[in-house]
Amino acid sequence: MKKVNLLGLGAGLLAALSFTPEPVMAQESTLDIVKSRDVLRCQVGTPAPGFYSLSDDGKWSGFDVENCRAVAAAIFGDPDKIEYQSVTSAVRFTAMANGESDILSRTTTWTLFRDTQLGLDFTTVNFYDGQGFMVNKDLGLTSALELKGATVCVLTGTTTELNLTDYARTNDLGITPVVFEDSNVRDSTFFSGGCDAVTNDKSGLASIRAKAPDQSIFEILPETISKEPLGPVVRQNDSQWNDIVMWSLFAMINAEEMGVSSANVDEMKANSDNPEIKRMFGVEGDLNTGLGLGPDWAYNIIKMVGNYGENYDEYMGPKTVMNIPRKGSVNDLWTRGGLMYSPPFRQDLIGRTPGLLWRSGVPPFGPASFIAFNGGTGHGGD
Ligand SMILES: N[C@@H](CCC(=O)N[C@@H](CS)C(=O)NCC(=O)O)C(=O)O
Repeated sequence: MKKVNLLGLGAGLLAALSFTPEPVMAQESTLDIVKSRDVLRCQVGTPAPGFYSLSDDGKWSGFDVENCRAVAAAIFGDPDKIEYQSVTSAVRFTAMANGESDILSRTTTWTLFRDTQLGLDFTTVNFYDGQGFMVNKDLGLTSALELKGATVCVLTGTTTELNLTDYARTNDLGITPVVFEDSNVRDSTFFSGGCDAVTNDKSGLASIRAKAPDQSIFEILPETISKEPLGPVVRQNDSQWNDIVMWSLFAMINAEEMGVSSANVDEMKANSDNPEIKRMFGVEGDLNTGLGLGPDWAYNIIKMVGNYGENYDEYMGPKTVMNIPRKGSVNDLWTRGGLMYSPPFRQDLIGRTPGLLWRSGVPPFGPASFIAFNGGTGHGGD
């Protein structure tokens, strides 16, 4: 018989008893804070065309701004109940983690480090991207591998910095990074020839180019040197708030997949026979209660903000200054070969399916027994 080491057991027990667990601090729910404040605090970056632009009369708009507007529409039925905070990349995570912002929505790459060591949670992806380089056409370059000995403008506090260093080292390019904290200074330095190249997410490069006095003189080189999945971020350990931000984005993606847009959502809500549409827009079921929102939360998003494709076309697509085609790209819907995919807006029927309930027995080893069950009791008739 195996001897139990009582001494070891006793020591273990003692260690367990003498361990004083850290008090678990109850974190205040962000939804409650936002509701009682009656305004959502949305963190964006220094104005960047496509993602977060600021008009002369002080209005924010853009692809990432739409994530915040969707959340405000879901909570308040008003996409304008937002206080915008424009913060540099270098301090964005501190402003988020210390509670100043409720949501960070600003070309931010989801990485393991950021998701696990900064007190933050990434919700999901609203744009799949990768890092590249932009140069003046006069240099006559056709590849980033020709950037030997070049000076490259780069923003600090970004994934861009380390990717640049890694790429330069791996390919023995001897690049000198010229590092900026303010993206406006980075851009004007590059435009005036202060660096041979600028590096950023490729969508970021399109955004920088859109600010140039003469856009036609710059070109983006073909190499994509990293993966940059961009998406909204929340504070860690607030699962309900994470769900609200994540599912607000999923609502826009799912609506596009189902052919529902801001233009037809009223008609679809009123007349569609599609059960998923009925549930998503609160005509049937109670998909809203787990989120702590009203039944019109998803309807308000689509009516007031639009579906994913509408927002892409308005801020990123070929008709915009960004001019990033979507068809067949990673940012297209999964049904068209892309990666944009929402989990289903579905409800389980636990104990609610009318029919026969299989109670016990696995034929042919035991007698199967069914009871007639007409559903609705919620516990399967036992
Ligand atoms: N995705 C990267 C880079 C983000 C980035 O540099 N974004 C560009 C977009 S144009 C920028 O200039 N941002 C300025 C800002 O957000 O203040 C990251 O999360 O670190």
